[in-house]
Amino acid sequence: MEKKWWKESVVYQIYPRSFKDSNGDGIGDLKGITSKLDYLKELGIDVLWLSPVYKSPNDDNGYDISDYQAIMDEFGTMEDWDELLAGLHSRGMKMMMDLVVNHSSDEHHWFVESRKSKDNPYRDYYIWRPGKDGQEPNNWTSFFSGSAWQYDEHTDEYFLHLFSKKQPDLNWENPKLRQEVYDMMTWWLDKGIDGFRMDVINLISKADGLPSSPGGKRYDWGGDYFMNGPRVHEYLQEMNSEVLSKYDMITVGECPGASTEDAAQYANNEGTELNMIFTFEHMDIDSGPGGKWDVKPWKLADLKEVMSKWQYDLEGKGWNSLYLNNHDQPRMVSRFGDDGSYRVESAKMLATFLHMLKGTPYIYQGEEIGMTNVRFDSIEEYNDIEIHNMYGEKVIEGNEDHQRVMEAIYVKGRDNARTPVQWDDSENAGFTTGTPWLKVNPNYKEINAKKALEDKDSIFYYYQKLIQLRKEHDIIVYGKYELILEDNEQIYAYTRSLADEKLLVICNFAGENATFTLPNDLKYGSRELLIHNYEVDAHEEISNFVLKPYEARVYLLN
Ligand code: ISL
Ligand code: CA
Repeated sequence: MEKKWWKESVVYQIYPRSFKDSNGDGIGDLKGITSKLDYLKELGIDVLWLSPVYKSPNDDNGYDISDYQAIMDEFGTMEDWDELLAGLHSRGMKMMMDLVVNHSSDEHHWFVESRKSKDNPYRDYYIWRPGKDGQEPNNWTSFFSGSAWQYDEHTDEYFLHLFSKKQPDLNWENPKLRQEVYDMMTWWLDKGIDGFRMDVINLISKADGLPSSPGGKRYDWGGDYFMNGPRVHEYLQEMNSEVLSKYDMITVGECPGASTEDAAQYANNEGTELNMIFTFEHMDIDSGPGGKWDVKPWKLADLKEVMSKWQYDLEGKGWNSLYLNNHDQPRMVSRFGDDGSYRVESAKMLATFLHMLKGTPYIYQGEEIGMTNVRFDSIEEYNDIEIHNMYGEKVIEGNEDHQRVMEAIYVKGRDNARTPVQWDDSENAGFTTGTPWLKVNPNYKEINAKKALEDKDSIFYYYQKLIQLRKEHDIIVYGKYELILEDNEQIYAYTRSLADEKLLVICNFAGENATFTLPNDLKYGSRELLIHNYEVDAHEEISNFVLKPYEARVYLLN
């Protein structure tokens, strides 16, 4: 077990557009974040991950970057950014920037040059191909619906875009492009940042020949040809030796479609690639065969299976990241808990479940006050390009039922996570004095940070305690995971073991009472209740007891 600060840390993710607006234009900004650093310090987090703040035309809210070394006008200036970094560092917190280099914006000067002519020096910075029989070069569909190829009249060729057509994919096979990326990363690291979260980094290597998917649909999922592609480890090892290995930093790669075998390589203990990756497997347990929008109820058995697989398979080989929501996912309390009667209890239970697993926990803004999903009446009230493209394909061009698609958006839409952070019960939840770019969730009078800070039993203070416990007990960071009560349909329970200690984590995922029975082979001398979300009699016998709805307890056994 090798000790590392990034294993002991808790990361907090900010989606700057929705965090805090300082100047009344309705858009969150850097000064807004800086004004809330004491709040983050009080929560106790160690690292801040900033979703992209670079110059961008905002086709995908900053994940389409037109200048990697400049700040988005709406978010402020480089001086504002310097001030944010200094504010973090002076409070003992670190900063992780988002690195989006699978693609750039089509307004990046590399692409502006690249599309000019076939012999432009920047042509090979992107992936250009001639059409086939008057159609796209292959049948891949984009993550955001439709073809992954866009025709460009100017040179009579198509360029690849796995995301929106304003996000052309960079050509990692070109060593010049790779060097530009490494130089840019070095520039930020030398400005003093402490790490990178790498956007869809396992998509950077595409299969030779860019073969069509055999699925047979007009536009079909081609993931087998660009997820964990043939040269991805080579590129990451190069990046590691050129850049990452020269700094004491934290890295996490976003890796849709990565298996635990892939992860053991990306996040290997030798440190030749990244520190950890974001898996998506647990985010898929409520999707049917039709993909993300084919919503189905999730099962606790599936959650146990997926999470345990990642815990077991990376043991001794690599490091896990832990998350239940982010800016692309619905709110965890709406998805895995109960955002009605048991909102507070279930939010605390889910937090317990996640933070006691082995790995580095990530908190997404608003999670610490139990923010929930939102339901807007009309499609126009949504902003997200993924939602609009999908709606266009299914309802406007296709014949699917409007209301059915809206219901899927209510469950899975990314804007669930992007409504402004609810700071207090004043107009617009204290997020802005102007008109917010995306409507505030109407439940802000009930759910807001001010109220949480005034209530010692709030979700906020529960997170504060979870984070403190992590600092006090090595076992929470380094203990070995083991699932217990595997077949129980209500309770997810597991142990962590380190030297003579054991941690016993008991989480009731049901909205009703559940009976816990301690496995016979779990023997202990003394026990201490470290954290709990209901009143518990400290002397209560634990060999057999009843858990209340969404109850969670963590015992330290000796
Ligand atoms: O959001 C998703 C599920 O609907 C994913 O498909 C998501 O698009 C994918 O995980 C990649 O996400 C990242 O890259 C995208 C960006 O839109 C996301 O916000 C980002 O997290 C393109 O840069
Ligand atoms: Ca603003």
